[in-house]
Amino acid sequence: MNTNILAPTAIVTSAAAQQQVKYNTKEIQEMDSAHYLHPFTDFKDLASRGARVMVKGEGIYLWDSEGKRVLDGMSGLWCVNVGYGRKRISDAVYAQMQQLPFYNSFFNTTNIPAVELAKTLVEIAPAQFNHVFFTGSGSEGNDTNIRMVRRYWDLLGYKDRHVIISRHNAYHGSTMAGASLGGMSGMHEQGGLPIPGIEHIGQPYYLEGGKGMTPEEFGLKAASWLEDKILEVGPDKVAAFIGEPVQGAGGVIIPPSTYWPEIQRICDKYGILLIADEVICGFGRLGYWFGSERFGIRPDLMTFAKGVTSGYIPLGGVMVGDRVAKVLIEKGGDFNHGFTYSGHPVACAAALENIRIIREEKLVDQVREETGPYLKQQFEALADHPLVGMAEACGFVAGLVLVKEKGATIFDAVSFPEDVGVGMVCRGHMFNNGMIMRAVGDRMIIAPPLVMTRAQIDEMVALIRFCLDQTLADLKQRGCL
Ligand code: PXG
Repeated sequence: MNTNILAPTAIVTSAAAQQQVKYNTKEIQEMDSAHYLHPFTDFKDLASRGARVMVKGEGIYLWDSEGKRVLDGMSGLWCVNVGYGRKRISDAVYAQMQQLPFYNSFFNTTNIPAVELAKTLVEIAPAQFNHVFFTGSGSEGNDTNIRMVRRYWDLLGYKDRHVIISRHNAYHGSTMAGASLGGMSGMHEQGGLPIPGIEHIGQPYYLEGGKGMTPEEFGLKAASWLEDKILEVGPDKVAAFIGEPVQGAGGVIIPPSTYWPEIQRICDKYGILLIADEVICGFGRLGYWFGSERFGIRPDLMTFAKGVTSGYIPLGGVMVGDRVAKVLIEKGGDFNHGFTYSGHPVACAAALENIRIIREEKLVDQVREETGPYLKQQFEALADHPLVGMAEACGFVAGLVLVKEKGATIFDAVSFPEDVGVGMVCRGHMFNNGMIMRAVGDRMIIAPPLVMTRAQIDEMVALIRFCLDQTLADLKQRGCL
């Protein structure tokens, strides 16, 4: 963990970090804990250890206020797809700010970057998408989905068709509606969630529920839970099903190949709208513009955020498929929903430049055909480490499971007792050795920037292995092994 040692101010020398020079690390940490309530954080605990202060990014690396370089295996928070330090994006943002820093899209007005971006998104999205609704974040995108699918069914005269089915351990955001759609019990416990009209089914996590089955058999079984729930709620009451193609925050849960086609079949059978939450999987993360394409599904709506601007400026939204758009437009009247920053010209200018970079550098093809398969090969080879029960990757997301003892199969492996907090122990070693890798329970996960090269994949995997060795030694020393 980070120390509270007073850092010599001179260590922070980078030109891009000039604004930090007036403070040393301890001063920033003190101001931070005095005034800044961080998201998803135990405030008291953070104040006692002091936050790590990030001051600069370049490519796949970050630098903290102690001058230490860190390999960012998480692309910020699943978003910096084109890597840090892209002057082209900052130039586009600067130019747009000078031209028109803001105007709204209400009251029959529009702006050029928003229109251009809508057109560009339609070009890169699957054929059924010809319209976009902009928001400021992924959470707002999912709030929009709820309002939009309910409005769709209302306009068609099905006023009872309001229930949305989601999954346990899904993440769909942190607004009241986003957190309700999500299946995180820790979030539901706070603030009286979920809101009414949202149901959850099990997740397609093979290791959790697939014992005695092949992954393909389990995929079909997990999809059948959707049909069970539809029949329980009543098919005439179900509006939509929502899912992330690969669950991200839930721990990189890659579904068996049979899962999504069966979900599609069930949605089609009951006429239920399919919403793909592409906030993480979109913009090349799985080697396709959208994760839905990787799994061969045809969603009616797709939530996006994060990678649309590579996180340089907040932006989110919903791609609206023809089935829904036609009804909203033709039967419409006012759709009473929207945000001050829907179609923000500066955010849209950032997205346009970001997408231009992804296209010019062919990052989607690169991940699908070149670096994605290489990452899979190298990352999955970590399964030979004594602490790793299994390791899997899909495009540029990957996860491994830490186990106390391996068995003949992963289902026979022995897990660490929960009080060891093995993921956090491992994360601590990653952190101290300049590698950002997330811990979700016993799963260690990565989602690196799409610009990562083969040589950098080698560097990252070697660093992960080194940190796993340190974790192993540490656990032995603590008597946990
Ligand atoms: N959907 C998905 C699939 C997400 O991953 C959101 C919606 C919400 O987006 P906004 O922009 O409102 O945050 C997300 C966000 C984590 C973590 O712990 C993941 C997210 C956010 C915060 C933490 O991995 N994803």
